[in-house]
Amino acid sequence: MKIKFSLTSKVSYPLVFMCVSSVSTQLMAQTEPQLSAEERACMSLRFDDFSKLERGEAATNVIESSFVKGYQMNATESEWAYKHSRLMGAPIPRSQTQLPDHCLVKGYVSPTIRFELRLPARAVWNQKYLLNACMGFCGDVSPYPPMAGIVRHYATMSHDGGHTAYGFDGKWARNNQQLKIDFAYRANHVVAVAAKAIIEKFYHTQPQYSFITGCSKGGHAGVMAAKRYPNDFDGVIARGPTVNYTDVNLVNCMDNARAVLNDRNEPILSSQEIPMIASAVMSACDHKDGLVDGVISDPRLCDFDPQTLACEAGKVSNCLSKQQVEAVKALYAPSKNAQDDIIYGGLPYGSEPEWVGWVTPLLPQLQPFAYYAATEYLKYLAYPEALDVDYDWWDFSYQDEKENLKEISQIIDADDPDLRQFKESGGKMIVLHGWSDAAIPAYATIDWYENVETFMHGHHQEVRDFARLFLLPGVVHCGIDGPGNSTYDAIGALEAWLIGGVAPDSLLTQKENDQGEVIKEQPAYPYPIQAVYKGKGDPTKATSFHAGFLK
Ligand SMILES: [Ca+2]
Repeated sequence: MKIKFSLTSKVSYPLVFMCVSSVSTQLMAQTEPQLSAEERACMSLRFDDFSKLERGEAATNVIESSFVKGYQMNATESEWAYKHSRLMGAPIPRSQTQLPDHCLVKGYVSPTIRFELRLPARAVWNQKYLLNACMGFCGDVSPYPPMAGIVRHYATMSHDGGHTAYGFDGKWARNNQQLKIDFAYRANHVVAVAAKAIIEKFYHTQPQYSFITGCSKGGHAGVMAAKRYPNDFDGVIARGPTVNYTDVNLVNCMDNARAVLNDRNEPILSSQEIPMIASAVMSACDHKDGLVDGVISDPRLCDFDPQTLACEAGKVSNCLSKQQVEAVKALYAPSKNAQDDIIYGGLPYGSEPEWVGWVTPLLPQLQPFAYYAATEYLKYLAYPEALDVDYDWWDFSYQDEKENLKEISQIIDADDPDLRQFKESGGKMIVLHGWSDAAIPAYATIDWYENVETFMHGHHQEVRDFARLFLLPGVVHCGIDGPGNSTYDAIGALEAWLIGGVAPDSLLTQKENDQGEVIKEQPAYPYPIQAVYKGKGDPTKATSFHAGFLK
């Protein structure tokens, strides 16, 4: 790794206390005469006053700004930048290690929303701002999305959602309404306000276009922004969005966790059984899309019965016990309310490889992720005051508590179908959901999209004019490891739509090997249209598919 900072972040305290940019810039010019005007502008950002943004509501402080030249990412950085670029829908080459020269800005928005913003050098900036919204329960400022974003010359930002945490840890939210609001929607707005002010200071101009992207809670963020702050972003990319966030945690994750744990919280299913289940499902359903390729293109066409894996008398290995059969059936089954209405779709067929981690423990000392998402949300986010420490999550009844969850739902759920203001402001939205997502089944996103259509007077075209949903066969939750094609240039498609007026009637998706070589291509079409294999031709080529409907 080669790092060359023309300026370090160190500066003497007396200089900090002066806090007058013109004075400090003059001082810097005197002490660092070799610096370019651009480098000085970058360094002086930390002396600029951003405390009055939105009349103080978005009070911001830059605590570090340094101009970075000739930066080579190390192996870890380039690997994660590569992966994040795919989650962001703004892919960069696998071989990419060089970052363009840029201004690295770190700071926070009041009270505690930490951010990192990377501003490509003026000569290469594409005049656009890209915000990567944090995923999961947020909690750290990831440098990798900004690294990926500046490779494509976007001024790119990431942030921690307003708190410090790791994984599905909700303790930060305990009895703290402000942090919940920041996490729910405010952070993405105020960091965008801060970014635009910093961008204007650095480049002497506002970005021509602003985008928000992210996966899971980061996908929720774009949909939420379109609803609450329809003028913040011109374009939204939302992958695997957790639009109905309370239901995601307290229905979907909770029912899945309850399916695989007994009442002593011991696992009924282990990760060892998953390959057998995955393989049986694939054998039963792979061919139903007309192509035996290890991808179930539409799980709705699959009708696998877990009973076929039940142990025969005297057999205990390579089969499922009675209890395990019931657990697997429960995972596939939708969650219903007392009136027998579906409130959350079950796990899709083809999602089994991702069950490892989500519904079976990754390590023996861990519970499934679904357990943490459900119980941490229940304990620390669901109610204004945290539940008693001895509360048993098995006592929780969503049906009984629905009324009491209204307050948090109004804060955090992003499933309001009224996106008229975003549409009227000229905004465009690309939503993507992997069919092999074992964390958030795509069914919930389909329901939300159809609700938006219904709200828009049932006019499919009304919604297609500004928001399109792409369902991606074989693509997992927020990863690129599934059998499906997880490389697609959503931001390119979004710009063609926004700037060029060319709507994304199809989106090219690709699968890459570990060397970053494309091994498979397929078009994706806006929901409800599907890619159908023509029945002949190389199935790894996009030209072998046409737009249609799988039956
Ligand atoms: Ca197939």
